Amino acid sequence: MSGGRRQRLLLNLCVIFILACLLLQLTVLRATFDDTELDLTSDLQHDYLDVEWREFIAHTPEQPDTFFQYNRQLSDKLAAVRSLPMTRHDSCNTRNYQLPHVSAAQLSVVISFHNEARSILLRTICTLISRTSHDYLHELIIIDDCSDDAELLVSLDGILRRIFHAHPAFIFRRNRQRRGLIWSRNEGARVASGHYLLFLDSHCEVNAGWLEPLLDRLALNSSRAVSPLLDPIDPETLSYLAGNVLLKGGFDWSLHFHWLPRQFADGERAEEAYKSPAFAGGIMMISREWFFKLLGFNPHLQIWGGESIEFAIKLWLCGGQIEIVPCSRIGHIFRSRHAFEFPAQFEEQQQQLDTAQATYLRNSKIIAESWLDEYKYLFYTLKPAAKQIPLNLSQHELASIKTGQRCQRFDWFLRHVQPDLKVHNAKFSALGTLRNEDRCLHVEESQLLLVSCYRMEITQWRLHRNTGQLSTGHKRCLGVLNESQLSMQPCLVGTLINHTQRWQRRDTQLLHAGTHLCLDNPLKNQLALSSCRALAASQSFQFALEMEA
Ligand code: LR7
Ligand code: MN
Repeated sequence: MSGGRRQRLLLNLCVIFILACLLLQLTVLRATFDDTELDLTSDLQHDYLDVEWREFIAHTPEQPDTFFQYNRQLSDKLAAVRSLPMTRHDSCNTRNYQLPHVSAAQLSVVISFHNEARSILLRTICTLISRTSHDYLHELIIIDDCSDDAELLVSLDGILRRIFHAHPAFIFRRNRQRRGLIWSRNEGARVASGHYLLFLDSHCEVNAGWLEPLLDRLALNSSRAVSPLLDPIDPETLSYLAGNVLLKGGFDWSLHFHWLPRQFADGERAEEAYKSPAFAGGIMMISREWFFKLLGFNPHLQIWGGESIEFAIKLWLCGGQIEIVPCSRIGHIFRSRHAFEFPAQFEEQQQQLDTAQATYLRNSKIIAESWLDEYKYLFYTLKPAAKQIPLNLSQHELASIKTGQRCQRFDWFLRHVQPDLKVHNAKFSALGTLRNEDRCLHVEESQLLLVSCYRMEITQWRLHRNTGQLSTGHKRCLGVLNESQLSMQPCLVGTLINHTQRWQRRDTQLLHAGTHLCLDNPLKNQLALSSCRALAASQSFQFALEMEA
């Protein structure tokens, strides 16, 4: 071999050696990198996440403070995954949950959002991934419901794939026009491929161990749908608080959600899963198959509101059940008002409803028409404005959302699920709006007014069976001052109750016990007391609901 050839061979070997070394180093580096990527608990990961996180939220478009209705500035400063107080009962940590095999319990999480702050949305996703067993977490379906920040989803796609790459799978969708949360959640469920679906709001933080208690209850009975217990996150301080385990979800005849006190069976402990007429809001988990047998959320409902109450009624009446599981905790930012606009619903706006009210009322009317049977008059007596709202749906369309399952009538729900919704009431003999001719008695800033009964926010009265007091929901009672002057005053309690706040009924008249005069509307727009005259229309007052004892 000539000296030149040997030199060239040596040089080549050197180059190959150096390349091999470089390659080896890269693989080692890459391996360390991968490890830290998957282990979200290591500090290194947090640093890494931190860089990406800063980068991602740095591109948040400027918005006024009130835009999101929570403290976005503060959220931007907090870590992606912060440690949270353990709000569930200690015994939840050591329980043996009956877990289904991972091959039969893959979870698809559906998150739809409209105008969510970047840091809040990313925290929802990061807590979910870091606090959920990877064996069960199959995919995240993230739907941007036409948010103003059009870049967000693209950057989110980038950052999530960089941090978590192969696992879980991500599906991103952006609605080109605003479709609302109900449509978007149905769409998310449609593209899902896991065995279970979890619907989550986009401003949550899941707490440690949230999944297992839910899986346990679902695996025992697949016709169930389950809610975690929701821990409130304060919108201003973002502090994570403990939710109330003494409450179950329900609703009233105007189809508004309410928390109701739980009744405990002998020896039942507060941390055990319990049946509930409605979900703890809209965050719930259900088998995908069962969700589709029930035909998903009612597609006629628009934008926001009512779908979770409707789904609850449907579940109960068509062979399912609902449980709230206190060992599973998910934090949710409870905002006191909507952070988004509602698109215009129908053209007229005759009844001075704003678009949010109109949407909600229309959705409620659909539920009443589809499920309440002969009880729907109770809905209309409390929500007379709903009568004027056009649905543009045929009876066939309304009925088509009933499933192929055999469903009970609403009567069954009253008897077996929420008996407190009954038409009997021990405490009040009459409830709701109080009408005189075509006007309703309304209180605004302590002033007694007669206004159109079709106004959205209208005073709901209660006539107390035992005391004869006529009160509004705010512990104010209709009383009489000297000179027979009507006034709204703090309700007297116990032995202090006297004739000034006591009303007796004579047919439809309301007779004041102290003065023996009748409530009257002699001038059509001003209430007064005058001597009782039988059959005087101006003295006839009707409550929306008469209650049986
Ligand atoms: O047009 C919209 N498109 C959307 O994608 C309007 C809203 N959304 C998103 C929004 O970004 C959020 O993630 O939908 C989610 C719910 O809207 P929120 O959070 O503004 O309202 P909310 O917290 O009052 O929502 C409650 O009521 C809704 C009625 O449609 C759903 O059922 C929500 O799941 C429900 N949220 C909860 O139950 C959390 C606990 C509150 C309680 C009780
Ligand atoms: Mn919410």
